Amino acid sequence: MSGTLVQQAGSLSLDIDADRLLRRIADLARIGRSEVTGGITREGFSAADREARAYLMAEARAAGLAPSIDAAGNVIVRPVHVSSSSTDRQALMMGSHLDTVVNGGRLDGAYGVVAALEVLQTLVESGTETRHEPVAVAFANEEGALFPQPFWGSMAIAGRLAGLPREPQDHQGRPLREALRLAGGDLDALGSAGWPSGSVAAYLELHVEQGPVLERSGNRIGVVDAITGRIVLTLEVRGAAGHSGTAPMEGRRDALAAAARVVLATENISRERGLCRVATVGRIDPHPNTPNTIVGAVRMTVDLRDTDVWRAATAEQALRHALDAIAAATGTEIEVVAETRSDPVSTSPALRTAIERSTDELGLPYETLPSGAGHDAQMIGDIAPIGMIFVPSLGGISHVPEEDTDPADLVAGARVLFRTALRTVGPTSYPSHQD
Ligand code: HGY
Ligand code: MN
Ligand code: MN
Repeated sequence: MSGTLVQQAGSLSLDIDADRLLRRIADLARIGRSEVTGGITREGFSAADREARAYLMAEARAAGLAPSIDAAGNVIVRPVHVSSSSTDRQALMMGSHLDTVVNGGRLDGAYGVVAALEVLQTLVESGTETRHEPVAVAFANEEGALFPQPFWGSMAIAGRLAGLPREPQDHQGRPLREALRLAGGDLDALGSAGWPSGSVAAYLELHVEQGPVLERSGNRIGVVDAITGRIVLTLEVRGAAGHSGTAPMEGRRDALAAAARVVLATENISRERGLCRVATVGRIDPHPNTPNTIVGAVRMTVDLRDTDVWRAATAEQALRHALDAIAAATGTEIEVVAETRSDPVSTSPALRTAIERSTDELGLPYETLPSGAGHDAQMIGDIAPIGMIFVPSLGGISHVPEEDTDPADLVAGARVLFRTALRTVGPTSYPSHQD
């Protein structure tokens, strides 16, 4: 076929299988779902997360594709089995994550993984040869709900996991080593999960917006221009446990009372002082957490975000100063035991143009917007140009059971991903029945 890729893609009768896409989203939504709240709980490397990954691998095999698991626990689906992490062709990587927050939604992450598999399967089934190798990835532990290293899998692929604590632990102090092994990974071989620089031609991620912008504007597609920076600190607050009835108030070293001050100081940094866009304590684990014992230790997380790396750094410094003052005032020790930094990243202008053209072809109204949520894309941005596509979130909510998107928008987003992939990988030949 002659003509540029754009015309070919525009005239393509080739299309994803919408029913298959929606079926797989529904199948995954049953894994880790609470009958009480309807929320999905598939913390990274949990049994439910492993079940979701097993489902994805089974669907990939049934489609004649070649799934594998790397040392970091990422599920990598390729057109055919290859022994190394990179064939001689550059890859067009597409994906997202299957793990969720606690009691979260059915679309955050899972939607992008299912759409990536759908695009890969459609390309392979139709016999469309592409210049780059299309690869679908389910990144491990993007949320960091159980093990505090969010973006774990994408950091490993981007070669950013060096310098980790020797034995990473979950928020309860349980070792990652065994949980990772059960998920098919290998803590001692993490380096092998890295993809060589230049081996990924482009990375595309389709995701629900998780905010209100598209729903308010009525646009169906979001073309992401920037992804927020994020600093996640895991703190240990150490005081002294004691009898809540006999220990005088004077001289107590109550770790939960100190942690409460940390919560308010965190909120104050953004709400009153405006040092960063948002600041949140989302997890707090007191120990021993029993009604008549003064809490001796607390493990908690602080999440600071801004699209400006300097503002985020200033906010972090202000928080660290507040921690020192709180420790002194309460007689506790406050230690940062784990930290994850993801700088704000911009997406590739060329990939934004490819997304816009693909969206135009489908007659869908779109707008460009930043992402307030963090995504694996910002880690893969270390080794490849990235593009992100959003679809509207009903009510602008996410990380809750009510997270939802109109099925027509889910299909539309996957069609935009498919056409953008075609534009990006450039089919070298279309199957004869397309002539
Ligand atoms: O927290 C986030 O921004 C994303 O959902 N991991
Ligand atoms: Mn999320
Ligand atoms: Mn996500």
